[in-house]
Amino acid sequence: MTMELLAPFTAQLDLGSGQLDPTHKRIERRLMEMGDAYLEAPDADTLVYEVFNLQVPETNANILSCTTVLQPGKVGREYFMTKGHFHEIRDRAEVYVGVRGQGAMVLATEGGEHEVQWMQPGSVHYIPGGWAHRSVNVGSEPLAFYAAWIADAGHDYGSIEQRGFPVLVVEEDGAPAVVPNPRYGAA
Ligand code: PAN
Ligand code: ZN
Repeated sequence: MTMELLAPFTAQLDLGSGQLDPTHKRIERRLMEMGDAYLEAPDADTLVYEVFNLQVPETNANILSCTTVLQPGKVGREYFMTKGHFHEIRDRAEVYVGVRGQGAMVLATEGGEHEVQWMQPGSVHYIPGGWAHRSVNVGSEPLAFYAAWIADAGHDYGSIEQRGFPVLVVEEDGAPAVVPNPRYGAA
């Protein structure tokens, strides 16, 4: 078997800002492009999160990784969150490591099983294949985490845009609460 020999590389993760240096590709998500993800319509085009990617060939022999920096904030009672996705190749797993701030990871299967796991600096999360995942910033400072996944996984955002997650993470009396999503499953 022949294999492509890549050059080893090192990047530096800034534990304060969550940024990776060097970053091969940076992605920015603003409220207006993910407005339908929230129950209430957002009224400003605020920056919600940035993703700092380390690129490698997208094959099942490689591991893609990035950091995500998710700003604090809310739309109505819902905390700022990522779009959330299944992996296009459903069985591809992923690992997250909390770097800064306080978060919730909402996970769901296509069958509607769901879980919420709490993220904090140093928390390590294993996301098995078949579980959609979304991160939510439940604190008052940026939430930063590092993620690494099998590089051919791909991202299926459409299923989440259509059905949503079974639960939402909202602020209730100043603290995060997990509540049923009244729109879950609606096409
Ligand atoms: C993460 C996410 C990242 C942004 O790297 O892609 O946190 O979230 P969305 O992709 O849902 O916008 C990951 O899970 N990669 O597979
Ligand atoms: Zn993922």
